[in-house]
Amino acid sequence: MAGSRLRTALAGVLLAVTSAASVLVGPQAATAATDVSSMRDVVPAPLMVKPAAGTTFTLTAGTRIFTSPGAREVAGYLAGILRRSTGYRLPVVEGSGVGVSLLLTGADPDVGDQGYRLDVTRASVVIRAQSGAGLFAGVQTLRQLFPAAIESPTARPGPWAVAGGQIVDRPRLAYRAAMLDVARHFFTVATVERYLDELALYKVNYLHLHLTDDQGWRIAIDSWPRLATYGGSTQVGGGAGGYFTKADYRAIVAYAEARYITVVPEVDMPGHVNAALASYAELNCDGKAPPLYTGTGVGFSSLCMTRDVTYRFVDDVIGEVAALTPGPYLHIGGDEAYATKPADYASFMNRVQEIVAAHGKAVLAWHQVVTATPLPSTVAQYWGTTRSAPDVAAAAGRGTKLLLSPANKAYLDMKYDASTPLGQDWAGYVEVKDAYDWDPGTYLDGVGASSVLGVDAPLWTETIVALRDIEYMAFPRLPAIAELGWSPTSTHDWNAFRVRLGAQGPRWTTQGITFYRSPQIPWAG
Ligand code: NGO
Repeated sequence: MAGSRLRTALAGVLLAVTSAASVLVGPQAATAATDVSSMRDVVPAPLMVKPAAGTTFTLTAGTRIFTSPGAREVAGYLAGILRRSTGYRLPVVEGSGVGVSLLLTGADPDVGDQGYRLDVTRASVVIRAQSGAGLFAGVQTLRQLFPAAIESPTARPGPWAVAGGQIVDRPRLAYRAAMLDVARHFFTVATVERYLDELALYKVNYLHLHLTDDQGWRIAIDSWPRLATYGGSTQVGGGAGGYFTKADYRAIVAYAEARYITVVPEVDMPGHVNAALASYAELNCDGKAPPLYTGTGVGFSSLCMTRDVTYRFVDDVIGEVAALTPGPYLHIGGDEAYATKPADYASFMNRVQEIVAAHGKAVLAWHQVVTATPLPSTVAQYWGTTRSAPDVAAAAGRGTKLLLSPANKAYLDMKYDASTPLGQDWAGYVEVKDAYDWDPGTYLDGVGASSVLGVDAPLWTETIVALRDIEYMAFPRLPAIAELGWSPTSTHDWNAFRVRLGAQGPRWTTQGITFYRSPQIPWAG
């Protein structure tokens, strides 16, 4: 204990004179300096942080994790992470005692249904919330209060000190998403699960899966089996592609659910449908199936508006996808339908919204849906590059809720700068500062914050082929967008954010996450 107090005191001195101090007192103490994380470094920034200077809790081989009824799962998740790097047993026990406690009792009502309160004293760590989601968010914060080595997949020596103090936290926006395009290039269940683990770190609570596009259909549909077996048999560049069986998809949904992340499936229509048209000739107005497509063009395909079979197809697909979806939303795309006449587009989108509603889901769609008649429950996802979008603002004025994904801010497939080896640049370069320095609540002219349900950071994969590519484009911009969704505007400050973000670097390195070392960020470690 005395040792840890001494280390904490030393840490303060060392942080002030880092390089000189490490020369003077040697590697042991230099390690200690980085071994106590600051409560002020948490990403996304919490609502309220009160560090207790000089106080640390130390996790030891004898620490136990206490839970109240209903909190066992989250406690098990935390124990799983801490056991890997500490090698400690960390038994999870229902009840109370001195150690780490995750409790669904006694939470401040202020934390709402996704927030938590975290108290770290010398003797204990206590997280209280009103829901599993809140406890889970608190657990993500707690991870960041440990040294970066806590994220190691294999046992490390410690010591395992947690910065002391109190955090009271809850999200600004209810919906904080990332989108992964598995259609342009297909990604395995394991890759999607790894991305889910990474999203959880930053309190992202929705994964939007772009499941269908011109280049591939990635979800098995029993009533139209060729969609996946043929329509999923290639991808951009002509590789083998692939698709999720229903069991695969359920596994992803369950993995997400265990991390309090809701999967939102997207079936894009009436455009972006070449893979479907290629799989079934009867979906084409001329009755002829086009070849599979492996290029990167957009806007050339459309479902046939005048055939009854089109609506049977839509109803079957939406019915099966809805049945796989425990979450409230089903995304129907609706972007870049340049091969569909505008009047046809509006009546099609209206009809499909009714079909989604009949299957018990609310519609999410790209913002072009506002040119049809959005149902009251329909959410429009803005992906433009200007702050002026009069038709979107007018829809918001009539009550349509919005998700913000401006392509020049939130698109993770945009290059960081001219030298980025992956990605596109049609919306411009998006450096970390561009991704961070905007406010979803005031971004669109004439749209009030109350119309904004949340944010989504889309990663389109025309140029993305592997997990390391996903990570390189998402890190560090994903945490920037996640912070815009979670943190109160009062904490918004680029200069503070870049320092907090820099402190995440060693955590990513420890977890084996590939990331872009943006020159805008003072990377720690
Ligand atoms: C656009 C287009 C996608 C592309 C993406 C690439 C939307 C909503 N539709 O965004 O098909 O993949 O740009 O950045």
